[in-house]
Amino acid sequence: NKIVELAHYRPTDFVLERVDLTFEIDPTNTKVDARLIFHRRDGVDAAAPLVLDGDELTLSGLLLDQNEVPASQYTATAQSLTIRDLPESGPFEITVTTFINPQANSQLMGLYRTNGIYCTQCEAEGFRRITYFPDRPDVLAPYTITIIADKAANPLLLSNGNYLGGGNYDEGRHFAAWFDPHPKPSYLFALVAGDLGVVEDSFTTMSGRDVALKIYVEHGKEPRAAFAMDALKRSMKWDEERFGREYDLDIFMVVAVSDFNMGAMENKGLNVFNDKYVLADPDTATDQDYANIEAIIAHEYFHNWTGNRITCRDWFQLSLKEGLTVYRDHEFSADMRSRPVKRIAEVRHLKSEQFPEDAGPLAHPVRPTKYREINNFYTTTIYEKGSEVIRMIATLLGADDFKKGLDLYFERHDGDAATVEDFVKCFEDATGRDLSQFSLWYHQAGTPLVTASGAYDATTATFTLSLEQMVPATPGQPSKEPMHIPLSFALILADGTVATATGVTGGEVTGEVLHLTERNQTFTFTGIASRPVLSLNRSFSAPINLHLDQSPDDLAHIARHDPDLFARWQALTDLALPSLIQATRDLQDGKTVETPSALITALIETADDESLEPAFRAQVLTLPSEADIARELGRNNDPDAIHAGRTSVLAAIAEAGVSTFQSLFQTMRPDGAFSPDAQDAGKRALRNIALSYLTYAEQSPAPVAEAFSDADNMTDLLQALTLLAHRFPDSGETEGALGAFLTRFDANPLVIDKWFAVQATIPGAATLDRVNALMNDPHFTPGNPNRVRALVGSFAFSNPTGFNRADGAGYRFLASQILQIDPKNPQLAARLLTSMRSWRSLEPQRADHARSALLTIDRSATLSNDVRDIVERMLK
Ligand code: B3K
Ligand code: ZN
Repeated sequence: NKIVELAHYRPTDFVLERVDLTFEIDPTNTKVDARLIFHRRDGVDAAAPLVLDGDELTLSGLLLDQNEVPASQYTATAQSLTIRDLPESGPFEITVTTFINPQANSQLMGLYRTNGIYCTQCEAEGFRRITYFPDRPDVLAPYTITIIADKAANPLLLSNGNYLGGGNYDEGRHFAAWFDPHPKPSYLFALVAGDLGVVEDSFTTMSGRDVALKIYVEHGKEPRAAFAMDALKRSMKWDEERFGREYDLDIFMVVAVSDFNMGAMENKGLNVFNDKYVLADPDTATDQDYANIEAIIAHEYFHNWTGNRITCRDWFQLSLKEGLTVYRDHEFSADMRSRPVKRIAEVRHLKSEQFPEDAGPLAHPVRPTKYREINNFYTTTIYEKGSEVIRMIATLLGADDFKKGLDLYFERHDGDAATVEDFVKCFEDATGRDLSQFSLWYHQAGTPLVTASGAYDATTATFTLSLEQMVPATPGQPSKEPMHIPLSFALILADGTVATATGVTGGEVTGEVLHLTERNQTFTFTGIASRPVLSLNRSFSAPINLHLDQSPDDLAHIARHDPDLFARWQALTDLALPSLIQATRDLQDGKTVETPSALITALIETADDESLEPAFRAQVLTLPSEADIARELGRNNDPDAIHAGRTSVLAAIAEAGVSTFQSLFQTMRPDGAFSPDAQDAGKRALRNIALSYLTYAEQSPAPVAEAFSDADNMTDLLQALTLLAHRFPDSGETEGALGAFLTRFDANPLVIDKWFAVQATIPGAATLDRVNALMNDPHFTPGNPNRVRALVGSFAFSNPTGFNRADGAGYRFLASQILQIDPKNPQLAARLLTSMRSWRSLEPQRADHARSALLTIDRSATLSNDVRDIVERMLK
C-alpha cells in the first residue's frame, strides 16, 4: 500500500451533485443500487475518466444515464471503478449495482450485522465497502436513501436526515425512505435496520423548532438509556447557550450496538454508538461509565456543527473536527461537573496516553502530512493534543476574542470541507493577532520541554523568571523551531495572596498568561515586595513537560494557597513523583524506602480538608500511576521495581493516615437515593480511595470483602472487587467475590467486561495464565471488540507488571493475539499493538523480548495495512 501525502491533494475532477441509494437488505447478499449525479469540474480535461473507490467490491451492474455501459468503457477491480468517455459538460447519472455480505463483515467497516441488527460504519473509508464512490471527505452531496427489508425481522429502517415515508413492499418486505438535505461526505452516511426498542423524547430548539429525539437499544434495555437521553438534551441546550449552535433536522437518533470498533460515530442525524456508551443504571454502571456516556453523547452531538456542517477537506485535517469537538465536550463536562476536577482528569489522561505517543515511534503532528493507513491516525494526538491546541488559542486570545474567532469560523465555513489553516485564519482575521508561530503546534510533533528557574532579588524587589524551551526530535522531524507557549502563572506570597507586579520586561504578558516565544527568554517582574513562590503552567495552560526545581516547602505552599485547584493538585503530584522515583531506585539498589514526611503530611492534610470537594481530594490521593513513573524515568524501565516502589510509598502513606482513611471510609457516603451526579460520585471516589489505602495499612481482605457485600451500586461493588483481586489475588475472599459477581451479572456482557478487566489487570507475572484461561471462558466472544479490549486490551495497556513480564511471555501472547485478530478485524489488531509503543524505554532484557515479538508480527506475510503500518513504524 502506498503512502498518502498532503502535498498531493487536489480536488476531484468530477463534482457530485446528488446521491440516491437503494438497499435491498439481506443477511448475506444485500443489493445496493447507487445513482450518482456528477458533472465535470470546470477546466478539467475532457478525456479525464471518473475514478471511484472500492474495497472488496464486485461490480454487478453499471448504467450511464440509464443505459448499460459497454465493457470497453470501464474498468472494475475490487478497489476501484474507472469510467471513461463521459460527457464533457452538463450532469450525467451513473448507476452502480453491488452486492455485499453484511453477515461476513468482521472488520465492522461498511455495512455489517451485529446481534441481528444491520448497521454501518463509514469513517474513514468504509463507504467504499458498500458501493463504488468518490469516498473522500471533500465530496459533499445531499442523499436520498431507500431501504427495503423483511418487515418481521427489520421493523426499523433508519438512515440520515428526515423521514420521507414508507410502507409495504412485496413478499413480507417493507420499505422506508429518508432524505438528508444537508450536503455531507460519505463517511457520515449511516443505515440501521433491525428490531430494537426505543426511548423517545423531544427538544425545542432556541428558534422554537421541535426535534424528535430517539435512542434505540435492544428490547428490554430501554430504562438503561434514560441517562443518555438526559445527557443528549443537556448537550443540545448547552451548545445553543455556549456556542450559539442549533440543531438542524426534525429528528435526532442514537442507535446502540454491541459490536463496534470504537466509542461512537457522529453520522448526520443518526449517531451509532457502542452500547457501552449508552446503557447505564446504578446496578451496572460505575460513576466513570456515567461520565463517559455524558461526554461521548455530547461529543457526537457536538460534531453536528464541528465535523458535519463544517467537515474536513482531507483526512490530514482530522483534528479540525476531532480536536475541536473534544475541546467542546471537555468544556461541556467542565460546566456540568467540577471544572478543576475535570481538568485534572483530562491532564492525567493526556499525560498517560498522549505524552507517551508523542515521545515514541508513533509520534506525529496534530496536522500530519502523510499516512499509510488513515485508521491508525485516530490517535490521542489528533484528539487530545488537538483539543489542547484549541484550548491554548482560547488562553492566548482570551474568552472574548476566542468567541469572535469561533463565530467567524461557523459563519465563514458553514457547508465547507475546511482545513486547519482555514480555522486558524478565522482567529487571526477576527482579532488581528498573528498566529503563524503558534501554528507550529499543528506541525511539530513531540512534547516541548520547558526548563524554568526563578530568582528573587530583595534589594530591587524583582522576580526573574528564566525559561528555555526545547522540542524533542520525532520520526521525520529531526530539528524543531521554538514554539509560542502560553504559560499561565501566579506569584504567590508568603501570606497566600497573589502578587501583582508593577511591571514586567522580557516578553509579552497578558493578564495571567506569559507568552514564551523564544528558545531562551527571561521575564523580570518589578514591584514584588517579598519572595514569592512561582506557580507555573497553571490549569496546564500548555501541554508541555515542565522542569522547574522547586523545594518541597514551595510545592506545599502552592498546594495550600494557589486559588487554582488544578495547580494545587499539580504541586502535590510534583511533590509525590520524586519520592516514587526514589523508591523505585532504592528498591533496585536493595535499600529500604523512606517516604518523606512532607509528602505524607501534605496528602493527609488534603484528605482531611473539608473545605475541598471530595472529588478533588480523591484525585490528590490517587498518586501518579506506574505508567506515570515509567514515563518520568524515561529509560531503562523495570516495571516490577516501579510497582514495588510505588507500593511501599502507598503503604507508608496508609500507615500514617490510617485514622483519616478509616473515618473517610465510614463517613463519606452520599445521602439519599443513588445519583450519578458529580457531588455524589466525588464522595464515592473519596470513600473508595480511602478503602484502597486501608488495604495497605491493614493487609487483610476482610474489610474489603465486607465492602463488596455491602455495596449497593456498581461503583462501590467494582472498586471492592478490584481491591480484592489486585491486593489479595489468591485469597478465598477474592475467589468468592469473583464467582458471586459472575453469577449475578452472567447475562450482561458489558458488566462481564469489567470482570474480565479486573482480572486482566491483577499485578504480577502470574496474571498471564489467568488471562489465557479466561480466553476459554464461555463469556469471552472473540469477535466482539469490547470483549477483546476488556481482556487482551486491559492486560496489554493497563497491567505494567503482568504484560511486561521479565521473560517476555506477555509480548509473545500479544503478538499471537494480534496475528489471530488481524485477518478478521485489522483496526482492532492495530490498536492493540499500540500498547507496545514505549517498548524502547524498557530495560534491555525486556526490550529485547519486545523487539522479538514485534519481529514475529513483522515477519507475517499476510498482515493488514493497519498492522503493517504500526509494526513498521514501531521497529524503525
Ligand atoms: N469520528 C469517529 C471516529 C471514527 C473512527 C474511524 N476509524 C468518532 C468520534 O470521534 O466522534
Ligand atoms: Zn469525534
